[in-house]
This record gives sequence, structure tokens and C-alpha cells, in this order.
Amino acid sequence: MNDFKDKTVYQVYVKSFCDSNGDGIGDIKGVTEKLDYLSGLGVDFLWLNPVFISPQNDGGYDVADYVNIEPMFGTMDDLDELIEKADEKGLGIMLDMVFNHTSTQHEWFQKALAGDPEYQDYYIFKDGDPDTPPTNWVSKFGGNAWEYVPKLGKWYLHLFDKTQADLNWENPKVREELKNVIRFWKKKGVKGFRFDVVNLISKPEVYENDDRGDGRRFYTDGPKIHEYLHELVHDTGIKDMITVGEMSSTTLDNCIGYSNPDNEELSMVFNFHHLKVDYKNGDKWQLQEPDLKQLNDLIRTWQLGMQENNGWNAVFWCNHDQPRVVSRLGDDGKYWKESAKMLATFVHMLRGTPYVYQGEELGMPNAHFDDIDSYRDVESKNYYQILLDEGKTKQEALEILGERSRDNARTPMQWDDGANAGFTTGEPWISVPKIKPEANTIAEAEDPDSITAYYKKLIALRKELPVIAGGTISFPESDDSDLMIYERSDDNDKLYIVNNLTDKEKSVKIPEDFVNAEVLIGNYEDFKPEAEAALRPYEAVVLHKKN
Ligand code: TEU
Ligand code: CA
Repeated sequence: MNDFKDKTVYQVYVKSFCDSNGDGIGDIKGVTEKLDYLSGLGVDFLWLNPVFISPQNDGGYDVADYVNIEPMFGTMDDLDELIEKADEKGLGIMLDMVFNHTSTQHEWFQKALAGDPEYQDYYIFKDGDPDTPPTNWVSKFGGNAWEYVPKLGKWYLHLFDKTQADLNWENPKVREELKNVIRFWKKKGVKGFRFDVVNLISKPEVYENDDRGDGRRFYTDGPKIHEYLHELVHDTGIKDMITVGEMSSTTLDNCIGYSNPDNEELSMVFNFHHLKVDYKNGDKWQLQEPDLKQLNDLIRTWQLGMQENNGWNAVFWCNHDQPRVVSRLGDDGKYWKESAKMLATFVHMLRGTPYVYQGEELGMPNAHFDDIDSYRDVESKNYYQILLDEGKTKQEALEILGERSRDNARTPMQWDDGANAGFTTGEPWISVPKIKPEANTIAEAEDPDSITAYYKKLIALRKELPVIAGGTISFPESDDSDLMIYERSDDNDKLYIVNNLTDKEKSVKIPEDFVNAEVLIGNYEDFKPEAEAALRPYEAVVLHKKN
């Protein structure tokens, strides 16, 4: 079930990738136009963010019709063409299945609103009086997670925006409808699926207040989650396709369950624990410096835990919800190139299937927006208001958004250094960051030492040297959390990977076996693999020996 170890997935946030018709919004034809660029990177799959009919209250994660294309992104013919042309270049298309909730514009929800009890049972409606929501659960986008519908005298659950109503997976009809969506796209020739917040679909039997938190403990990795996933995958016959689940606030044990091939659930999972090491008190909206000790511990625990139990991770730093990693854990100023390459090495040498998010391979930085009007994301706008209500000044609130907003990742793909970075000939729906115009595809194609060139090497090495895809991972004893060190090994080869996570010079002890070993790849010239080796700021190096 896991033939995806030597593959690399590239994520395309269609809305910001390439605009083919000058309306300022990226579209499916734009992706087709750039297939040469994408296949040139050496990646195997393209995961497209949702392109289905949607009012776009949450960037397409509010789906109103799962089997038709949102006109701003193009037509079904456009998607058919993309699937076909991508296939010719050896690129498989993966679609994003948002099955925890639908848009309130979806026909099912509209029928429910019109009073049809059959469709009310597609969602989670609870009777109640208008002043007291059924529980105190908090929406991931802020505020209470229930919305009252006066004419029905009922509340409905929305773990995200109030226009994203949670589906009732207890209802077998709902499960069958969603299977039909998978069957439809499978027939179209898509090669895989990403399942949005899929570990939130199984809700508890009893809805009760959470006296210790925001309610997530009741529905995260919920009671029937493994059963539902197995059923979805088994009944649609997709167990041999690439499938990745987005797992919100999950546990290692559950992720082993989701991805161990014996269970016939998913081929791999995303978790986000390593992307919370700069959350103060676990709160995304409170800033702190990244805790490198915690980062080291999390990587070690998850890598070893998944390995021991035959689980499989999707490994990544970036997606459309996360700030740009070079700004976050690296340095988008002085050590821009070095830190971007080090972070790439870190992820691509781990045990797991790597995901590259558009623009990451260019070292695109955070948006660095300095006014609220530049933001587009519903979560960012909600939290701006919440932060002001909590007593923060506008300046403070903007500073937090500057670090944490999802829009940091959603700025236009930088094709060149011209107007709007070559993304559109019109007015882009969101602006290009002011810094780093040099992070563009033309400049990087010309520079053999570019961040893109480095990503290409990493992606190619995965196919050339099997130990990267299939080797075991181990972690030497180390008490220096400024460094991320690990070893990969199979019958033929072994690798020693050292990453300096800081802008300081560091020294590292190289084990005897690897002293004077070949440097497979690194982000500086002339690394000397001596017993006591010197590392430059953000230096990454992979040492290679025959086993
Ligand atoms: O995201 C799930 C999710 O919980 C987050 O990454 C979320 O953006 C973050 O926790 C908020 O602080 C997925 C999609 O990737 C995201 O774009 C959607 O908004 C969300 O589900 C709802 O469909
Ligand atoms: Ca367009």
C-alpha cells in the first residue's frame, strides 16, 4: 500500500499560482500552462487545493458542490485537460476532499434549512433556545462553534466558519454521498486524494460542555474515526492510490493507525505538532521564539514512533495555512539562501514522503503586510478583531498577523521580478510581498546555486539513492538542540545528516564512520568532515558512506 516513499508531492494553491485570463485569480489553465516548470522540478504528484464550486468564504474549503468546478478556476474541461496533460508528463493529480463540512450554500444544507428532515440529518442540528448554544465548544476560527437558525429553532455545529456546517458521519447516507464523490473523481483519472481535517469527522455520541478546553478532545480522533476511514477507502477502492489525511491536534498512536498498511486506511498523514513550537502556551496568536529543544524532541518521537509501528508520515514545513518557513525558522534576510536550503535538507532527508508548497522552492518569504486591508483570510480577519477586543493595539495585532496569518503563504507565486511577479496581467486578489523579488523562477533557473536548484537535487537524490526513501532512521545522543542530527541506513548505504538550525557557528562531532566521508549534498562549499567539524550559520550537510 505504500509505494510512495520515493515520491515527492508539490502543493498548488491554484488561486495564487498562475492567472491565465487576467482576472487576478489563479486558475486551472494557469496550472496547465506551468506543467513544464513543475515536471522540471522532478516532483511526482500535484495536490491541488479545492477548485470545486464554493462561495470562497474559506478559500474553497467551503464546498457547495463537490463534483463541479468553481467558474473562477475554470471548467470541467480545463480540469480534464490538466489531468491528461499532467499524466503525459508523469505528474499525478491529487484533489482535496473537504469532508468534515460543506458550505451552507450546498444543496444538502439548503434543503435542511428549508425544513427537510432527511437533509437535516446530514448535519448536526440540535434543538435549543436562542441564547444558549448546545455546548461551549469554540470554532477554530474564533467564537462559539454553534450557529442558531431562528426559523428552525435549532443550532447547527460548525467547527470552522459559520458558513461551513459539519456533516453528520453517523448517517450512512452521508457516508455514501461522500464515497460517490471519490468514485466520481477516481473515474476522471485523478491519482490521489488529500483529506481535509479528516480526523475531526467522528463526533461523540453525547454533546457536552468541555470544562477543560475548547471541545476538541471530544471530536479529535473521535470514537469511530478508524472505522469511517477504512470504510471510505475500502468501499471506493482507493487503497493503492496516494492518500494523505490532514490530522488536526492528533496523537502518534492514532497516526500509526491511520497509516499502517494493515489497516487499509491512508497511505500517509500530516500532523502539525512540529509547527507549534513557536506558539506560546500552545496558542497560535501568542508569539514566542521557536523552541528548538521541543522541535528536536517532536521530530525524534514521531519519526521513531512511526517507524517502529510501520506508520508513514507526510513530511513538510509549508502549506497554505502555515507561514513561510524561511521567515519562520530560517532568516529571510542575511542567510536567506542558506537557511532555506538547510530547512529543505532537514525535511527531505527524514523518513517520510516530502511535500513542497508552491514558492517554497523559491524561498518565498512571509507577506510582511503592514495594514489590515491587505489581508483576505477569514481566520486572519476574525482574529484581528479578537486581538483588538482583548486589548491589543492595532500595531500589536498586525505584528501577530505578520507572523501567523495564513495569508503569508497565499501571496502570488513569483514567476519573475516584473509587475505582480508575473502571476497576473490584472489586479491580483492578494498582493506580492515587498521583500525578495529575487525569489522568482527566472532568477533561480539562471543561478546554479539557487534554492530551486537545491530542491531539484534533493528531489532527484530521493530517486537515485534508495536509502533516502526506504532506509531506517536513528538519532544519535545529542544535547545540543541547535543542531538537528540523524542517520539513515539500509543494506547498501548510510547517511549522516547534520543541520545547524541557528545563525551561529557551531561545532559538531562526526562519528568515526563518517569522518572524511563523501558529502552527498550540502548548502555551503567545502565542508570538512573532520572528527570535530565546524558548521557555518544554517549549514546543512549530508555525509554518505557505503554500508
Ligand atoms: O485546515 C485545518 C486546520 O485546522 C488548520 O490548519 C487551520 O487553518 C488552523 O488550525 C487555524 O489556526 C484545513 C485547511 O487546510 C484550511 O485551509 C481550512 O480552512 C480548514 O481545514 C477548514 O476546511
Ligand atoms: Ca484567472
